[in-house]
Parts: sequence; structure tokens; C-alpha cells
Amino acid sequence: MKKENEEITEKKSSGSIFDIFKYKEIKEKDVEELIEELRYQLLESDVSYEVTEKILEDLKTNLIGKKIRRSEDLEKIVTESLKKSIEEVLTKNRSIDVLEEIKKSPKPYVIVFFGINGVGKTTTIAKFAYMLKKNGISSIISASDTFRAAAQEQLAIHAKNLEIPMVRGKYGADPASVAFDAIQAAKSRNIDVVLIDTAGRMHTDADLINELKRILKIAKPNIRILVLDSLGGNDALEQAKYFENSVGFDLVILTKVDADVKGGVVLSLAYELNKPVGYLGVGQSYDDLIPFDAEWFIKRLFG
Ligand SMILES: Nc1nc2c(ncn2[C@@H]2O[C@H](COP(=O)(O)OP(=O)(O)O)[C@@H](O)[C@H]2O)c(=O)[nH]1
Ligand SMILES: [Mg+2]
Repeated sequence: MKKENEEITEKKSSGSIFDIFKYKEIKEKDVEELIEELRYQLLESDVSYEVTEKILEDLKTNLIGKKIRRSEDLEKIVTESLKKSIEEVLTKNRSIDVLEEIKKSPKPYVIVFFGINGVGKTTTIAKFAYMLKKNGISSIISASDTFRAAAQEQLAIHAKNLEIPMVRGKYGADPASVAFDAIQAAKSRNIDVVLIDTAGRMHTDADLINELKRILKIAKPNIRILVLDSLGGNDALEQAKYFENSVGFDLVILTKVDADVKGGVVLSLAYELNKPVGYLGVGQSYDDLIPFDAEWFIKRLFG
């Protein structure tokens, strides 16, 4: 008899009158303080202001009006919801699996690397060539940075260390013709991949951008990789916007992530440009190039 009564009580409590004791609706004022804290955290991590506001607006829309159990921890619900939407954005812009693409594409697979001075293009190419080699994929390097004589030397050292062929251009030579020669060499020697290095260009330099357009026109790359330096913070996002508007790109490699940066620019790139980050540069050795992983990023962002 007692048991039956209990059952009735239980039934009632899941009905409307008793809900008020068990559940509550999230109101804007409940989350205001938490959202302010998250705003600070995102901005500190180099997520752009615009993107931070967008993310938090989405978060509010998802949360306000939602019924939660009174016993649940609101802070936990808010952060979990934020993590989930960040993960969604990052995986929606699913990265291109370059190694898979190379394996299923006709030879040679051509990759052009570009970005402004000093971001790590040349170093990244050496790391990339090493990664390909480890995966049994052959490559040839096109030293199409004919702007600085030292740039050719720097690449030549990497090519020698990695035992990978390289096509050079004389100082001041046409970088597009160097790329063309490298592609021809790959064809005749049955090499899988051509890695084209280019001179760093500031986004203000129209001549260099036109030169890059010519390289792209002649090399017809399978993929265009923009190299960005994570130390630049939001400047990296501005560079990405500029390169997207002037030449376009398919994938980002973010370098110098081994420095003390959170890398919030990854999120800005995904939100504002729908561009994936494929790899991260995490040091100066050849094996310091790792595939980007959304989970890893979230851990870094939230500690
Ligand atoms: N710590 C660190 N340094 C890097 C990384 N990538 C490149 N660098 C350094 O950044 C500097 C510029 O690199 P470089 O490849 O010459 O840049 P480029 O002008 O874009 O070709 C060099 O001193 C590199 O060793 C990285 O992932 N981590
Ligand atoms: Mg260089």
C-alpha cells in the first residue's frame, strides 16, 4: 500500500505542479556573469572580438529558456555547451587529409606555400617533406623564393639533410619558371609531390601578390597552403582575410604554437572564413609538425 502511494507521488512530481521544485529555466541574468568571464577568456586567447561576440550570442540563444535540474551545476552546463559549439565549428570546417589526397591523386601532387615574411614557410616545407618521407611519399622542393639569395641556401641545407631533390632559381629569376621546372622534373622522375616555397609577401605589396598569382596560374596547385604565425595573434586573421581576397587558399598551417600562445585564431579562421587549420608547427625540428585536432585545441583554450 505504501509503495503504491510512493508511486503516485513520483508520478505527480514529474507532472507540472511539482516541476517548479525540480527544474528551473535558465534566465539571462543567471548566465550574465559566466558569459562575461568566458568573453574575457576567449579574448585573452586571441579569438577575435567579432568572433567572441558571435560565439557568446549563439551560446546565449542555446541556453536561455532551457530547463535544467535545480541540482545541476550551471557553470558546468555553460562551459560544456560552449565547448560543444566550438567543436562543431571546428569539425564542420573539416580539414583536408592531405596525405590521403596525395595517395589518390595523379602524380605529381602540387602544393604551394605562401604567407608573409618570417612566418615559417621554409621551415614548414622542410617539416612537410620529412612527414611525406616518413609516409613513403617522395617529394621535390621548388625554391621559388628567388627574392633573397639566403632563402635558397636555407632550403638547400634542408633538402640535403632530408635527401630530397630541389630545383633552384638564380637570384632574381622568375619564381614561376622555377616552379614549372620543378613540376617537369617531378613528372620525368616520377616524384609524388612538388613543394613550392615562395617569397614572403606583405599584404601591401601588390607586385609580390601579382607574382604569387602568376606562380599559382602556372603551377596549378592541388592545394594552396597559407602559413600563419600564431605569435601574431589577430594579425594572423587579417593576413588570412587578405590572402583569401587576393588569391584564395585551401588550408592553414599555424606555426610557432610551441610558444606560449592559445591559438584562438584557429577559431576565428573557422568562424569568419570557413577555413580549416590542417597542421601546427610546434618547434624547430623536422618532426615538429603535427596534425590539428579540435579536442587538443579545446583543452588548450580551457586549460
Ligand atoms: N619555435 C618555432 N619556431 C619556428 C616554427 N616554424 C618556424 N620557426 C622559426 O621561425 C623563423 C622563420 O622561419 P622561416 O621558415 O625562415 O620563415 P619564412 O620567412 O616564412 O620562410 C625561423 O627561425 C624558424 O626556425 C615553429 O613551429 N616553432
Ligand atoms: Mg622562406
